[in-house]
Amino acid sequence: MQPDVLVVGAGFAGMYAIYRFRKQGLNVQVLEAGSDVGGTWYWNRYPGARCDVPSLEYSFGFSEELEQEWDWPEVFSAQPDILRYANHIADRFNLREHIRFNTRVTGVAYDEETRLWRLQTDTGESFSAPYCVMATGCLSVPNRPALPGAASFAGLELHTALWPKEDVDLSGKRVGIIGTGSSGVQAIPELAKAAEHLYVFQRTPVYTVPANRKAMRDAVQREFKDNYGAIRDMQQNNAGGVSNFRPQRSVEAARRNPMDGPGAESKIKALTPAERKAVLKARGLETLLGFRDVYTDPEANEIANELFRDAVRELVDDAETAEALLPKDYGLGCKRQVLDRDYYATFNRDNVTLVDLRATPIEAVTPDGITTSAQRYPLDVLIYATGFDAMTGALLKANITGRGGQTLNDKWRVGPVAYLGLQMRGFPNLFTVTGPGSPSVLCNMLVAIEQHVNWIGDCIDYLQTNHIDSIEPTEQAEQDWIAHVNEVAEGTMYTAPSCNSWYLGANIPGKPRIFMPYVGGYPQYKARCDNAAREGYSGFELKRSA
Ligand code: N01
Repeated sequence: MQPDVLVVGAGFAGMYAIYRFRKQGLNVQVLEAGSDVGGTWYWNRYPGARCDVPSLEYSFGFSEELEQEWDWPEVFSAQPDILRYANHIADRFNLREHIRFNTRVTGVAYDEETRLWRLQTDTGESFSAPYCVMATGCLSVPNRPALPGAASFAGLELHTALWPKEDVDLSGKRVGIIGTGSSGVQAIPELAKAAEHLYVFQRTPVYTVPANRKAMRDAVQREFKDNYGAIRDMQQNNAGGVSNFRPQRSVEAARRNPMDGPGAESKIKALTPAERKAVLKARGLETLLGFRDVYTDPEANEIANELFRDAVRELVDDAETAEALLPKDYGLGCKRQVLDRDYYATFNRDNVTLVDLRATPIEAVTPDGITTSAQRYPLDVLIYATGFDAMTGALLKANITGRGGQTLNDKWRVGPVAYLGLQMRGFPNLFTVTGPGSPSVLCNMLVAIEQHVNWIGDCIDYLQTNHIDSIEPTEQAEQDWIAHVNEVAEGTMYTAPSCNSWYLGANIPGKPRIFMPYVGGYPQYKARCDNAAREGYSGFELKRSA
């Protein structure tokens, strides 16, 4: 039977889409390249992988039973526990029967005559449906830089985002890792424990602060569960989709809010140099992230950057290594904040060497290692922790062709053009979940996913009820939305001229430099989406066939 909706991807977005669309009576077919559910958490199995949002918040709110029955072992969960959660959801809600695994979508084309989306797969099959939802994730296309000689490496080559399911034995091995973003920073301390020697090939030093590494206490979990209704409401009213709920019952007053830092209203410039040092000493490096002016005032930003550098100089024994680990040409708040467990201490180990690629660039990958301008590093294992073609990568890779034969790659040649990160003009009835121009990666992803899938589900319901055949944004609505997305990002550290982040596409050679996520806040964004729907889908063109 022809499905009503084709969904690409069985990560959390695709999984919730099955639950939501099925509930409203739609026949859903999901196509997934992996052999099981979980998306990001299925692919990123590298040692040390974990989430940077507390698990009681980074969890679905659509089912009270699910909220109450699931227990998290840690405050910030590791990848295996999040994948277990995904599997539990798939089992509990019988999602797998709607998913075709090991099936990669290779083409997505609109047939104007039948008004159907036709999807081709690498298994040689073809699927059609009136609606298509791209639930392909924001960080799902691994970036592998084109290093000279890369293909010649004869040892074991790995990418953090394509880590094997089987254990990788690194004992007695000389391991090299390229990249010191979130993935590299999480993996490096673990790899150092497993390898005979670890060489860290670093091009850009990172600002990283210690992660919360607490085990979950039963009383805290109980208190969250007792308050989940209010917590979900609080998430809806927070810019980043997190409630920041603080347990009262289960935490003694004296120990309450240890991570709260200086409070959102404080300014680092309002403190004297001695006060700044005292606050940092008492509360730790992560305190710097709590000062509001650090994100908007370049002078305040540099004060915080310098305090950060001083702290790293104290943490790393070897002065030359410490100096190479200091970010000096961009500020805190430009990139996604990285959290670590013992990152700087790892460079005090005898079996870890930092290779500063700015001083001595990679000249070539050879069959037996890496050669820099200074020396040869023989390696048994080479790990790429080199990130992703973020936000647009998976959509462009899917070969999407819309009305009149227009391809998405053509439409987005100078940057992603979309309305609310939900739809693109010229691609009727095609929806994106957490697409560019939506809060997406700046928001708790599970909150963002539920909001988008609910909106899409309601939209399809509206179209069916009103016998409308197609929906797509107007050109004006797209242009106005992009102007607004750019306007709210201006003047933040995210778009500072010194900032080169994947938010801006700056990590991919040739990618247009555009700030892709919506920084105006989740509640403001959701209100825009809800208003459009309430006004009969204002900003969209709705068509009935003759
Ligand atoms: O990727 P990145 P990531 N030669 O792009 C380096 C999420 N995430 O996978 O900056 C040498 O941040 C590159 O150097 P440079 C999270 O949202 C979350 O680490 O381009 N080096 C950089 O050091 C995160 O932000 C979690 O100079 C090269 C690194 O590779 C996002 O995923 C955990 C190079 C890439 O860093 C991406 O993080 C993991 C080259 N040719 C990921 N090319 C958590 O929840 C690239 N690099 C905690």
